[in-house]
Amino acid sequence: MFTLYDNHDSGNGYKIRLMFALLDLEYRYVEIDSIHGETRQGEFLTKNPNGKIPVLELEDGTYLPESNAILHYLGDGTPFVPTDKLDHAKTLQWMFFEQYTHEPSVAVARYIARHLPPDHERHETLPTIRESGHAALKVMEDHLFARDWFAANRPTIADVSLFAYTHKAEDGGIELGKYTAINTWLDRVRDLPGFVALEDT
Ligand SMILES: N[C@@H](CCC(=O)N[C@@H](CS)C(=O)NCC(=O)O)C(=O)O
Repeated sequence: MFTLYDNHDSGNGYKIRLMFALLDLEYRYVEIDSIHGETRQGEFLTKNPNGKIPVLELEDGTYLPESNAILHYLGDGTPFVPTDKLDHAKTLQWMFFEQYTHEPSVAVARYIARHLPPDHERHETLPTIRESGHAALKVMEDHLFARDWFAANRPTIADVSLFAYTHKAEDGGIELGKYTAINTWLDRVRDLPGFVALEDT
């Protein structure tokens, strides 16, 4: 059985918990206190020298970090990873977008707002980060205007990846109300068979 090292409030971790649910796969869950530095200590660093959850432990004891790599590992061979060459590349395209443009703003705003004390200096960066978050959401909104899913004509791991922090953007003060196409897509993901909410994982 797979073992997932994760933190219950992590959107990166929720991507994997959602994927397990959509694939109807069982796994063992180990809670790591990533908020208070457990990922930066000796034992955990043997699992991921980069000091971050989520990490998936495979049945042979191999450790696989990086949420989007884990999504690809679990989804490969299922309809969530397209075999068509271009659709596959587009899936990767949106997952790189998620990591380089979306997560550093939408997820980081949520982290600062939820986990750092109100007098922490990083609160001063929130207006700029929120602006970048809206820019990322605008790219998604325009893309979804005439499409149901990000990379293909069905849900892929790119949708799972982008859902995780997008649906919690308001936790970081990035309001979603004006993004009609994104809100419709969020509901489309919520309607997938096996869907599970972050709070229920
Ligand atoms: N690129 C990584 C980012 C993972 C990440 O940022 N994990 C955070 C929690 S969401 C973490 O472990 N932070 C603790 C730390 O950096 O010490 C992924 O997608 O898995």
